[in-house]
Amino acid sequence: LLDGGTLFPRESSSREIKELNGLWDFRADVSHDRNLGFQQAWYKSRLAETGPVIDMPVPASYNDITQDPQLRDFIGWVWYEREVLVPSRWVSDEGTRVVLRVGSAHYYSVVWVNGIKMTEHEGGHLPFEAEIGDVLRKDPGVACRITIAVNNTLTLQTLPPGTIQHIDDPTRYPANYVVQNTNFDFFNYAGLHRPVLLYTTPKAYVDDITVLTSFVDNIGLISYQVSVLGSLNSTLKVTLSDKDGHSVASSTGPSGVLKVMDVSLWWPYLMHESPGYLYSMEVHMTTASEGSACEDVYALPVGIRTVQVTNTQFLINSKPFYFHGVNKHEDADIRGKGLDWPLIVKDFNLLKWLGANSFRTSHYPYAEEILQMADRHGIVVIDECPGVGIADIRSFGNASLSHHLVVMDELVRRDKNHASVVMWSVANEPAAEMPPAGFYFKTLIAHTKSLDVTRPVTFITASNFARDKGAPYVDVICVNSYFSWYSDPGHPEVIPYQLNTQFENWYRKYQKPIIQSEYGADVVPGMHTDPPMMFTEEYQKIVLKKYHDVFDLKRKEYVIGELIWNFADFMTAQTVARVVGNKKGIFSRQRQPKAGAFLLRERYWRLANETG
Ligand code: BDP
Repeated sequence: LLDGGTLFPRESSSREIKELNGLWDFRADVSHDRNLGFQQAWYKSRLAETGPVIDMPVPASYNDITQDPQLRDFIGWVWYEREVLVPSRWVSDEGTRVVLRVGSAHYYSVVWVNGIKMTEHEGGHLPFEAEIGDVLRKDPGVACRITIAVNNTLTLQTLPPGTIQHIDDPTRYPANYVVQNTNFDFFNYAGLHRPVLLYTTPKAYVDDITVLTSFVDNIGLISYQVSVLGSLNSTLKVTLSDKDGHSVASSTGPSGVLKVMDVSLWWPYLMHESPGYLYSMEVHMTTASEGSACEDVYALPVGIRTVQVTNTQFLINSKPFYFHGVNKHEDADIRGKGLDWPLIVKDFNLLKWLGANSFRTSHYPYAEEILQMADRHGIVVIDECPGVGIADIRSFGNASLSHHLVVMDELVRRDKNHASVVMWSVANEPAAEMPPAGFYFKTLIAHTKSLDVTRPVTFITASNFARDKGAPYVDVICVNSYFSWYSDPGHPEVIPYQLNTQFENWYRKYQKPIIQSEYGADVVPGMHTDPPMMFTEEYQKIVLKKYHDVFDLKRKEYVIGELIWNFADFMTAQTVARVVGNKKGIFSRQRQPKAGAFLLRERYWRLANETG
């Protein structure tokens, strides 16, 4: 079990935040074994004193920032450093905790403050923290020097998995190089991808909050649990306010139920005139220790809604919900996977332009800032962990499974309170027909359900329905298929028969609702032919149209959603099948619409009027 929570840092009367975004010093360890930084202990003095440094923006992937091809494809440790002046009241006051938080660092990180190791973390898409107050107090008045070493190497036991290959053939030139092989189709961007910040809490503090929501008639119910650390005798008061700031319910104690009369439920944005309704649940903790009172305040946005799955339907607030949405990536020019507010807001505007009511966080957890937007805008999210490309039988072993369970712990801990998140996806396109996949997914899904009893759990399959060993354990069957692309290329006329058969086979075997979790076709923007040929705007339109015809028949029965692959073009590794990245976007990487976007827009708005 994880120790402690990871509440999103929020300012309050008892908490302050200092963002460390901007320019950091940076050096890639280009030594042969990539280990010079550790041998020479680069964290002990300023990075600039141990060798040359360059400017590196945070948050951003480092890969596309310079003109250096070696840095773009770098494998191994890179070093980031930044000095920050901390307000003296944070340090002088023994009653203050100073926490360093890294939103995400891909993939493995080690963190030092003033040369002292604070923490390390495995996994590229989830936050981690360290309390650094004691170290700062050792040297008050001295700047706080934060050093973060990040290693992007993927192995059979990481998530996602990968293998390192040494190309070492003296008959070829250059004599040798190293490649990071992966079984996933996006560029392995690396670096400090999300904000790094310092925040304070009192010594006794609200460590975690968990809410479960439901309703009976017009009464909303929030059952909550609060954990406090740093004090054994705290008093808790919980107050719920509506959007106008009026208090509508309150309670005391570390757990309880808030009853909300005349509840405003959280609805997806096309199902209700005021979607994405969020209450604010303020937790007020006070503790009196040795005569001095201490208080901590944390306000959590809470949307009240329910989720259920039947044999044929996905219900939100007891009403059938049809997913008409997209798969995305965190990906853009220059910044790679770095969090970027203009891009986030643009993407939400495009989702609404399109009439999309949902997205899947393919193929890893997205920034919390994105989920908060989804909460507020009433966009439904399938939250996927980084279990993408589990294709080698060795990645089904015990070490991999144990790590996958920990990643689900971290993911559920981070995202459990988001109303927008309606389902967990534990993997994308694993080799689910391999013998160990049955035990692997049974264990993984049961574990996820034990962490969260309210949300359905799935994984996304591209295996044959008859041989998939994980499907018995999912609540919703999510299938990817690329008829007329990877199979029968150039023949969209196969789609009606093949797609129909796909749906019927899965439903007959499992009697579970089905989402078409991926389908699509590459388009090099602006390329046209008639008759339509692969990679043209016309071909993408035909493929989409033929898929849609079948969806329209089956959504009246048990097909509960369709998610296009992909929202936008995105970067991949260099291979013969990719023209500067994957081009299955309905928007270009710069977020300009292709012909397919207009077709989808017409469809999604029609579906919105018919199904919400
Ligand atoms: C699917 C994968 C996705 C790929 C897509 C494609 O889930 O990550 O990008 O195929 O090949 O199999 O375009």
